[in-house]
Amino acid sequence: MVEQWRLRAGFAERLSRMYGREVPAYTTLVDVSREVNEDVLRKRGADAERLGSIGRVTAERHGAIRVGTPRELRQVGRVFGALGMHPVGFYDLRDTTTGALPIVSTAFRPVDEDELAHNPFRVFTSMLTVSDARFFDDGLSARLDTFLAGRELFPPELLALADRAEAERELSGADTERFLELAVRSFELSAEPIDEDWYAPLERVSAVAADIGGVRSTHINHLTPRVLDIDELYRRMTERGIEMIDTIQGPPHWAGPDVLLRQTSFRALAEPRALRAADGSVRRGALRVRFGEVEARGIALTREGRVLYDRLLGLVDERAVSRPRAERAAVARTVWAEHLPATEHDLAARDLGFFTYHAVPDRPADGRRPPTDLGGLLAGGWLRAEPIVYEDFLPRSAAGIFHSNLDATGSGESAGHGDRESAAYDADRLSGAMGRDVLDPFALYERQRDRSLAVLPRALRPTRAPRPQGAS
Ligand code: OOG
Ligand code: NI
Repeated sequence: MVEQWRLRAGFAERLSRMYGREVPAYTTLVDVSREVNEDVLRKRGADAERLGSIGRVTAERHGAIRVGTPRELRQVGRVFGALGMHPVGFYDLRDTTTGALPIVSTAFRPVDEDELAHNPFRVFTSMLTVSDARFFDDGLSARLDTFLAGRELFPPELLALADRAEAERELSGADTERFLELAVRSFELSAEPIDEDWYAPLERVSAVAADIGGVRSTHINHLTPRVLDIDELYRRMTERGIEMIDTIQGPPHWAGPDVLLRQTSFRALAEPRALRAADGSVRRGALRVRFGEVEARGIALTREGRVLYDRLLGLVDERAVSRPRAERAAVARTVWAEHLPATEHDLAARDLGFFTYHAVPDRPADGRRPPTDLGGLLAGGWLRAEPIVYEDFLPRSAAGIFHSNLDATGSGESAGHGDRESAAYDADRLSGAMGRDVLDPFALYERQRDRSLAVLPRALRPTRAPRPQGAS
């Protein structure tokens, strides 16, 4: 029998093989990432593995898919449920501050520490908000509903195998083979001709709407390896003549601890696609829908740390607005140096980052009583803090990745016809639509931290920060 984490690892590996075959620049990205990681490991030794073993980091990928309806999202939930992946986090990309895209998203990923350590494969999953009148007028919305109701993204055999794998948390060898084959096939780019008459008007509203609702299948639109030095990777990819987008999204490169997530990508490549005109004739065209991205992960921030991060992004925007684009990174570095603790120790003591805490076996034994605050326990060598890696995504960076990879941004809005609301969506509503709870990422990190605090000897449990769960 094949256990769930092996199913997940097998799926990630086969998907990666398929993607590498179809999008050769992805293979280059994976090769360069591996080289960079080996160099960093040589240079920094054990320190390079502070945020994950080299085994985990080398195999680590995230992908992204986009679907059209709650029904499709429920099916996606079943396929990923089979792989031990749960929806975590709610991202509303319709927000104008993040880019006004007609989608809401979540990320499917493992949540338990040992599952993450085995294989942390995750998939950023977006759903089109067909009923949002800010994007689609009544006529288009109704036509989208009809079109999406008539397509089938996943064959019933795949879903039946998925349900079994989820319930039993394993599959037989033969079923595994079939499940993986059908699952990977469901995320391949379809060769079926695209109806131009249907695709083009959707594209005028939003390129992402066309990518989701203009065709009869879904596809993985990028697959992302993890790298230990993203600035170095960016330089090496550029040297190899691969045109990267002009920025690294997320926190700047700076002297302090790595936090959250930094990402960059190469632009979607024009791939040949068959296009069908209204008169039925088929011609060869090209579409840009698949791209490559790379990520570097840092320490997860607490709610308070995250509020600070979002505020710093705003500050960087404000200060950078009057400067040339090339200076943005330098502005960001200055803002970070002014506001973010320069050490892991201070990040922990100020309760801005998530860590697990461990009693130091040979802690000071001069008979003094340990202090009661976290800062003191850390400074006095009683406790050691291990960073918790950020396992999620960032809405503004995600929007940046979307935008840099859409052919046209579209009008972004319909005339606002009809009486439909702007389709209020939040984590609860998405949970209801999907029939699965969208988990709160902060609660997951808190749980991990609190478990480590709970097993400390009573005298070493800090009484102040970090606040125990629910106290804030
Ligand atoms: C998803 C873009 C978001 C990320 O890494 O932030 C994403 C998409 O283009 O469908 O993958
Ligand atoms: Ni991505």
